[in-house]
Amino acid sequence: MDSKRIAFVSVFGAALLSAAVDPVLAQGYSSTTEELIRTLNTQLLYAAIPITVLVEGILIYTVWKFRNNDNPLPTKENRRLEITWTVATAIVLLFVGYASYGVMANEYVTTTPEDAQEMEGNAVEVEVVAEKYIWTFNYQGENVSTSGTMVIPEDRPVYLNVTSSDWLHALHVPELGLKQDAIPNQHNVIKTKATETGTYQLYCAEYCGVGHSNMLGEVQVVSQSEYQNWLQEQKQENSGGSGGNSSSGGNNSSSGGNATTTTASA
Ligand SMILES: [Cu+2]
Repeated sequence: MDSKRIAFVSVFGAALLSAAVDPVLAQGYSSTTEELIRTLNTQLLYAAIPITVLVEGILIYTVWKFRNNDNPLPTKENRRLEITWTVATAIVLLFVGYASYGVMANEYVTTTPEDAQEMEGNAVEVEVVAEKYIWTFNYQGENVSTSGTMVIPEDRPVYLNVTSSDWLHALHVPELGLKQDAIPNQHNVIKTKATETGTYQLYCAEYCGVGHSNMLGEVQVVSQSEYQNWLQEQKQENSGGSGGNSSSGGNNSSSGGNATTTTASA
């Protein structure tokens, strides 16, 4: 029995060690949120693989060893074995709980309204409004709204205030690790920081009607200077388009909730 105990302890020890080592996988996560989630996923995988191999190994060994045994007898009492598997299971569960809690409680994964209130000075805040079957992005404090494409700067905290004007939808940008329900009369916040410039596909992840599968969008992550230029362009377009001459006043009559064009809205 001692050899089995040694096998248990060594396999679980190896699992914990490999999980503790920072996984050197594909570098270059697209956002802090994605990095947190993928790292946790890898750690859990490193813990799960040895356990799977151990369990399947014992199963196959048992089948093979007792293949000619017509009268198998179960092990009735074995205190050392019981203690070993209880302790080993407890260690695995503690590890999974600790590792998961660290990620789930991170503000880049689960953003609370309090996190959003203590927003950093350089943070970008975008209200994301879902509506059958289009996404509208209102840049808070900038008088800029776009639909279909959201442009955000890299390496700056971004708060997405997700809501809906009609119905249940869900914002989903898999490559950035972002997912949040869009619910009428409710703002659900996600905080993230994009770390790699590029274009990322945005999906609606809550079935919302016949147009659901076409309810797509794009997230463009650009450098901070490109972002500033883009914002300026949008503001100029707005002031030019609406005939107003103040780019920041926003006192023109705004067509509330116009979702299909780029508009200035107050
Ligand atoms: Cu939808």
